[in-house]
Amino acid sequence: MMRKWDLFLAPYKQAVDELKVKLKGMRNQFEMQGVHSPIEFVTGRVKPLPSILHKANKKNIPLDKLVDEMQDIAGLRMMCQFVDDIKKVVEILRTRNDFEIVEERDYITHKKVSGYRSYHLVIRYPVQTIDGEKKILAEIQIRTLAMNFWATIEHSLNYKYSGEFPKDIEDRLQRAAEAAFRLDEEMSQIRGEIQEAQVIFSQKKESKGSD
Ligand code: 0O2
Repeated sequence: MMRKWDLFLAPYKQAVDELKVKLKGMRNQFEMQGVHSPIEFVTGRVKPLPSILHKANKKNIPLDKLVDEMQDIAGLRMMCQFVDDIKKVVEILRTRNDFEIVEERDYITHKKVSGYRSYHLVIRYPVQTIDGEKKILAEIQIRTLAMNFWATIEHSLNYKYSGEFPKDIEDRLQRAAEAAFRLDEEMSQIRGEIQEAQVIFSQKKESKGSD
């Protein structure tokens, strides 16, 4: 039984490993050009089997339809400093020809009722296997550091309370989502100043490194 799932998840694992390298590569390319990178860091994971089964059950997805109907078994996350960076990253991803974008969900312009904000791309990614090419779906979530902070905390609380938050926690999470939104706005306002400081800082680090 376990082996069946290992085999099923193998191409997803390969896709996450490959995409992590590819998306991190974008950040390196910006750094090499000595310009501000719109990508701060990249993470990736294969959804754990219990979460796959739980979601399939919740959303009534038959297990033999997982390949087509569960879009986030392979998940990548790209964190940005500024909200404007998200657009830039999405534009670059749209020009790539190693995957096809099948869906875009803009939870930034249209935040979820929970307060969740993030930009989601669902892609169809070809994995090369010894049995030929397998196309799998993967979800790339692009968000600012502030959006990520909120989502991470909310996600663990969600887990603790199984989605049924006590009223005071729910109110606090709403206020925290507002605060994260305002933080993003403030950071965007002083973006020029921050970036100048970061360029000077990285030049200093470089000249120290070459001593
Ligand atoms: P995990 O644990 O992150 O892997 P849904 O119907 O909302 O369950 P759907 O239709 O698959 O989800 O797509 P959607 O809305 O784009 O959400 C997919 C993923 O986005 C979620 O994966 C979360 O990672 C993230 N997400 C969406 N809404 C919220 C939210 O309100 N709070 C937080 N913290 N994250 C959210 P999963 O399946 O929840 O699982």
